[in-house]
Amino acid sequence: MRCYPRVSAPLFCLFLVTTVTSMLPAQQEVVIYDEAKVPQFTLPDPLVGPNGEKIETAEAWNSKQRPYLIQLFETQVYGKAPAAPGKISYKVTESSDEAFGGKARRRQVAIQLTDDPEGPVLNLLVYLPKTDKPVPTFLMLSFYGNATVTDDPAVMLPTSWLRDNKDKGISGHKASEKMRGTSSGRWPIETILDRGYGVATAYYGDIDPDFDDGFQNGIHPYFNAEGQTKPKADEWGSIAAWSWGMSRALDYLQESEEVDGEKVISLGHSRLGKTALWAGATDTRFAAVISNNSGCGGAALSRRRYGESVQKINKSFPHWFCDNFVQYSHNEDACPVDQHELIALIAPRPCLICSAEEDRWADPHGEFLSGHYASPVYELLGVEGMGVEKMPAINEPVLSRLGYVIRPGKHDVTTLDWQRYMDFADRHVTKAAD
Ligand code: GTR
Repeated sequence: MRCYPRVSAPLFCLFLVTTVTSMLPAQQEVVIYDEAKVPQFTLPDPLVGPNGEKIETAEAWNSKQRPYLIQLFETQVYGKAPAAPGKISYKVTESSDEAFGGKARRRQVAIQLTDDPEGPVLNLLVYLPKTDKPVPTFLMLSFYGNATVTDDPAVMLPTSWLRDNKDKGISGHKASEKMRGTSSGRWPIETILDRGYGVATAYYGDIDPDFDDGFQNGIHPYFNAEGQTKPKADEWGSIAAWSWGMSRALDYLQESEEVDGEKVISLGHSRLGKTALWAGATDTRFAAVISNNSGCGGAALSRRRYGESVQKINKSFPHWFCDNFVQYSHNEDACPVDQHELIALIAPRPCLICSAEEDRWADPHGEFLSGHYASPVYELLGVEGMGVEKMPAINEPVLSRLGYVIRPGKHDVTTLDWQRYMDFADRHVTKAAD
């Protein structure tokens, strides 16, 4: 294992004062849901370089520290994804200017993910309000495919492997007419269009089906080197693949004249919130990033071990991260990075972290703290950080450029959440107040 001086140099670390009662035994299995049981930990300082040097200028951040942290996340957490394909290849497969009773344009676009014409295709669905101007647009992957986000009958059913779900009419891993609109509660598309935003979405399983098959299906095999059968320990897991797929969608959105390619917001919920953060960290073309209930491996600090821990996530979802991440199960302090540095990689672009009160598995407080400890990087880059010292109360959104909001209720995406996303985007992306 490599040695990381930045982690073992306490002089340069941030010390967190927590109400600690005890250190956890190395093999803890219980889920921590009590703040008093959160172990004492030391976070790596995002503004300390590999040799203990202080990062004091935006220039040093951009030229040295940012690439250094990206490389640590790539090799230790998500795995390194391949470069973008040289040429973007896509086909508009369906198009209408009469969606939602004539108020919107609908575009369905098949984006070729590899040079192989038989290879995987990302089927993007785009809704845009009717206007002559290019439209700022939210890009958000879905869990069950485009046909579930709306009951618009013109939307094509997914053809990729789907997780069986009785309520959604999915069995034998295949789509059915019954699935139409079954996730529409999370997608208030007309409200979004009314506020002047577009929505672009695709099914994450078009990129890589979400189950552990040793990376035999999905995008991974297309990038294996000669004789390689699975990604190496520091190469992409599924989250990195989904993020890479979001970048391929952005390739298209930036070519479309109807979309404002400079104002595409990377957004995602839960595992796709982790994905949205990593996409925004690695691809600076995203104008802003919003993570909803992203939790462990997303916005939540791993070292807190509150709710879902690194051990638990690696055990339940061995394909999400790169194999090197397994060494940090029950061993979070050894990881050279923590998730506040993922947020810092989005700086100085706007980033909104959203939590839900009952979503303790995702550790709302840990999600807030990531933003808090990323703030010095925003400030170094000359923009405001979170600007609050303490976690705000329920329903008191902090809509700073590095924002945080916690609402009542469960792990979900609600219309209230969308209102916050749009309030945030109005302030920091479309009206660019700061
Ligand atoms: C849970 C997982 C979380 C979160 C969630 C989801 O089972 O433990 O990390 O990603 O799934 O994506 O819905």
